[in-house]
Order: sequence, then structure tokens, then C-alpha cells
Amino acid sequence: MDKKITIESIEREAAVMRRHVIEMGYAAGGRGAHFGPALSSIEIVASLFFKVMNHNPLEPTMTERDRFIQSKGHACLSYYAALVETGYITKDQMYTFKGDGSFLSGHPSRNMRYGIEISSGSLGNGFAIAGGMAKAAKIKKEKHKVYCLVGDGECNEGIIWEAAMNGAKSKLDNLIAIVDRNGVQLAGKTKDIMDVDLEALWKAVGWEVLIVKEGNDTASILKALEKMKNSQSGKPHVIIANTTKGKGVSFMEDSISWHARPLNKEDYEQAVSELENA
Ligand SMILES: Cc1ncc(C[n+]2csc(CCOP(=O)(O)OP(=O)(O)O)c2C)c(N)n1
Repeated sequence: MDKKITIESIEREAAVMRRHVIEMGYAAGGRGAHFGPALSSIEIVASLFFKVMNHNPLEPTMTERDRFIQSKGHACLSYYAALVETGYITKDQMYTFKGDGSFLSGHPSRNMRYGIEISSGSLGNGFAIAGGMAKAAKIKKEKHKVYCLVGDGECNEGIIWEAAMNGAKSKLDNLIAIVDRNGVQLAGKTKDIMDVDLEALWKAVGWEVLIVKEGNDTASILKALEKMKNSQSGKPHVIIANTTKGKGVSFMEDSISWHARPLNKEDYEQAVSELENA
């Protein structure tokens, strides 16, 4: 993408992406959508797609593209919103989200034509696949990076640590994981379900760790991503980004009940009004 893009322009894209999340989720009607998990990850995904990653919507399968893997696949609306704004998906297609026959399903379904690298949604699996892709790139001596978005609740999955250990053993310094630490899972607060020291765990399995105190601040997350992209540590990298679940819509923020559900007309109108006046 255009490397002259500024923090302010990414913030503007992030605002548009938040609106797309609400539009797509509302279009899904009674089928509902994962609003909170998508809204917490907007600045991370926007920074990747608008600045950090080398990719081209006109050539979605080019070998040298950086890969984006959304392991927390239930948050697909932030991914789809980025694909709309970068030109992989049209606005008309966007409104088919979760519709019968649509390729925009409730969890990403591999579709290289539209920039969807893998099917994901079974927590942990995407991260393991990202590790395999990074290892394949090493074997083939390809220079691209693999960026993988993981949830903090998702870090409770055993497969995460199996793949993380392998990443360190294989010296996958082309792999950059970003943990969207919003503190809320499907049925409770992450600390109430499994209170673990994520920083210590990632370090223990041999990864380079960076904490971002405010992961919904574009300048902060962008700085961390650029730092890890250029790191010479020789280790795989993880950014643990503190975010707010449901960020940007007051009644969705930090809320367990907005993990996933349908959006009614009244709530839709309030969400749109808040985003328009932000
Ligand atoms: C293997 C597996 N178990 C359970 C689920 C159901 N599930 C979907 S989202 C979710 C919570 C994920 O929490 P977190 O990783 O913190 O992501 P967030 O929603 O906060 O972004 C769960 C348990 C799943 N998708 N896959």
C-alpha cells in the first residue's frame, strides 16, 4: 500500500471501518454478529492493511505479499472492513454478510480472490497455520512476513502454546503475532476465566514480547508493529496490545453481552450516531 499514509489517515480509515462493522452486523439481522471482538481490533487491522503490510488488492496471490491471518476468526468484521476499504471487496458485497450464498460468512472462509488467506474460527488453529506459513516461507527463502491476530481468551487454547514453542524452535522471526488483549471473552472476563501472565508465558516459550498499553491508539500500535517488523532479535515476535472490547460504541464497550448478538434498529441508530459524532 501507499507508504506515505499518515497516522491521521489511518485513524480516518479506522473510523470508516468501525462504521462498516456496524453496517455489516446490522445487515445480518437476526443472525447477529461479533461486534465487540471486531471493534477492539480495528486499529491493529487498519495499521496492518494501510501501512505495515506489503499487499496489493489487484494481485491478491502475489508470492511476496505479507500474510494476514485472523486467528480470532469470529472477529471477521474488522477483517472484512479492511478488505472493503483497501479494495478487495465491494460495498455491495459487504452488505451480503452472513446472507445465504454469500462468501462473507460469520467466520472467514478461505477465498484468495478476495484476500482471505485461510478459514479460521476454531480458536488457536489460525495461529498454528500462521506458524506453518512462516516456516514454509523460510524453507522457500521467501522474504514476506506473516501477521497473526490472536485473542487473549484464545491464548487459553493448548494449540497456541504448541505452535508458539515450535515457532521459537524454528526461529520464525518472520512471524508477528498480535494479541488483542481486550480482557473480555465469550462468557466472562479473561482474568476470571484463566488469570495468567501472558507476557511471562510468551517470554518463557522464547518469543520477543512487546506490550502496547493503548492498543486502540493508532500511533502506539503502529510504532509497535514497525518495531517488530524491523526487529533483528531472530525470534518470533508478539505484541500484546491492551484494547477495549466494543471500542467506539458506548454500550458495547467492555461488555460481555456484546460479544455476539443481533443488533436491533434502536441500537443500530445509536451506534451510528455515536460513530458519526466521535
Ligand atoms: C476451539 C474453540 N472453542 C470455543 C470457541 C467459541 N468461542 C468463540 S469466541 C470465544 C471467546 C474468544 O475470546 P477472545 O480470544 O478473548 O477474543 P475476543 O472475543 O475477546 O476478541 C469462544 C470461546 C471457538 N470458536 N473455538
